[in-house]
Amino acid sequence: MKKLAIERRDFLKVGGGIVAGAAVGAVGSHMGSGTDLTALASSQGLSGDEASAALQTVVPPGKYDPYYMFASGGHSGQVQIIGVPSMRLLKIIPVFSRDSFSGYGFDGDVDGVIRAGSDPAKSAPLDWGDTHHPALSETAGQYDGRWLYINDRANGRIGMIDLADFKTKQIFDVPNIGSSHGGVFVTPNTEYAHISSITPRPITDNGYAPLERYADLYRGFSTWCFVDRKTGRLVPEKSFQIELPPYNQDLADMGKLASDGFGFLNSFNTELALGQSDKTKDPPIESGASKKNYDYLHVIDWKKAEKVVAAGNFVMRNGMRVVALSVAVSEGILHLVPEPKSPHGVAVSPDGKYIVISGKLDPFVTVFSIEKIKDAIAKRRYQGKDRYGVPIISLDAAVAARVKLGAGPLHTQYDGKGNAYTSLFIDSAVVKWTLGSDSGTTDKPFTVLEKIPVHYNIGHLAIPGGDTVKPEGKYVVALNKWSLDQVQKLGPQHPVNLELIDIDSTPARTLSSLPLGGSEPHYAQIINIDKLNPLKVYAPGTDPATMAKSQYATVAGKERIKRNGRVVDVYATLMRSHFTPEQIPVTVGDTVRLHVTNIESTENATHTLAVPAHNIQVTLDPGEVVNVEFKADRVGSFAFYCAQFCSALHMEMYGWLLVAPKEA
Ligand code: CUK
Ligand code: CUA
Repeated sequence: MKKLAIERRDFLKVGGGIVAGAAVGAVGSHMGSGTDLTALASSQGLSGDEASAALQTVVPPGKYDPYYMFASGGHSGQVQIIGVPSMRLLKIIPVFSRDSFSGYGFDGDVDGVIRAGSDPAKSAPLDWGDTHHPALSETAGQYDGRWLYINDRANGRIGMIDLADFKTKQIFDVPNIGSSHGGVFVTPNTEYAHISSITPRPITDNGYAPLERYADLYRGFSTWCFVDRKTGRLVPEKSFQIELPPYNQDLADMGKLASDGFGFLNSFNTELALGQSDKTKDPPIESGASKKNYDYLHVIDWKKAEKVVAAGNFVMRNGMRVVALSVAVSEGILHLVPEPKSPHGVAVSPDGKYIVISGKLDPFVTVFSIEKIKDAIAKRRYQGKDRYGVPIISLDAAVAARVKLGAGPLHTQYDGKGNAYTSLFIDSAVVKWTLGSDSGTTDKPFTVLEKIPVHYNIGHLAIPGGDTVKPEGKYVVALNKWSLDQVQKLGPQHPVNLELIDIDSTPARTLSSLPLGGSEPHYAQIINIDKLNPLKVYAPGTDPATMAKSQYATVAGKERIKRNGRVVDVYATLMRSHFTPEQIPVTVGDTVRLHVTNIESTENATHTLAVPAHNIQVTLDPGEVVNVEFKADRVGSFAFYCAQFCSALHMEMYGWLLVAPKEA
């Protein structure tokens, strides 16, 4: 086959009028002689720009995308993996919500992560969440491809996904916080995964306090969840929290290199607005929380906090070691810096020197310098204290620059070439600007370079490695909230929209627009696929919860049914194309425990066990063991089956659960 000889500039030469252009490349003979790319583009109604953009995103059959984007799924409670630049949706990982495709979260699954991660005080497990910020684990400030953490905005929880098998292994219901936003962000060597509350919560025993007591009884918490570096699991006993004033702590980011050891949290509603009520004439929260020109960036010295906790200077609160607010102040763990105005995103530059804050009601981003912050702390250059006694570093002492970008700046990413990219929600644009320097005579200015329009209402944006010490640049993915006009109407609820932007070209150009059904990727991280090292199949008889051999693993020929009183244990195997045993006779009222092993070792040979009328659908990958427990509480003959089309005789892959009446 002839090599596809085409260059972008050939298309650009003819601009929108590609139809009239000469053939700029010939395709292989399989497309028929006489077919050329110009004619092809023309027959598709594509302009030269559109056609060349399309070519930049093609991943031919059998080839892989060089990058994978791990995007949150918003209130679908999931994580989605999207190939970059093809923007194909490759996988959905359920975290906080059940999912029948992967068999995740079904009541019959006794290893259920969702159940274990739900507050036992609640009668039924929580089975949804609102994922916002995925955090890939890091070593030396770079993604290491081992684990992914993600927060549940709604319920103050963290999910942990093992990137060996891309499955959720743990949900940690973080004590003392009711909601979460400032997380998940990991420290540069994943010592801790950070999560903080967005709305403060009463510190009373029963978790209730009237709003009149807001200022003295409500508190925020910054949580440092210790990570077991062998398993990636969060270890509550080794974690700690720092009590914070009852501001709305918003986004956070982790210091690195120059700012290693620090965490940065934005806040809003330092006004302590409570909203409208019959009793008071207070304004609604949205205006009450936007009264002041400044809120507070929280600067947390987590290494100091770690030492204070190790020295025993903490109180226990609901199973968590907590550094009291007064101790955080007296030990110099917590400082505030004024930040304008109702800020949202905070993003630390790759070298760790700058902390970029976007005030959503301020057309500027404010660039703080860690050097200046450290210096101000050392010299106690404070402008005062807040009502809780937390020292406030004076703004002038901490700011390196203010850069005017436009309306509604939200989030910033870096390309590793000295540039920053900030999303503008209101202007619907991404602004590219340079990080300057503020060190004496060699000052290099912070300059706006270009404004890249995006379709509607961008929130976060993501660049490969864009929040590590070594961003790879190349693309920006804009994560837009609205997809209006980008997709034929599909009823009144619209998808969200992703846009892929090439930032290697000047000016940057939008390559593709990808409406994505039914989920809201707030934040995403993009990893080079070379860093991932996933399992192909499980070792025979593996329990994914422990990644070790399950005590219930069953091999071919050893399948059996054991009755012990009213409990029936079934040791079963699955392989193409049958269950063994195929008949499971029980009596109504029995407790049935199915211990199922997929004894396949062939990659891709996944089976499932779906039981009609029992709300059971579990999925077993090659080598995997799953345990399912249920009460056989209704008489009947139920044909369980495999729901994954696994083989030519897949339709024959079924068996009988026979629940006989008592008298039989
Ligand atoms: S947030 Cu959604 S656009 Cu939760 Cu990071 Cu800013
Ligand atoms: Cu196994 Cu279908």
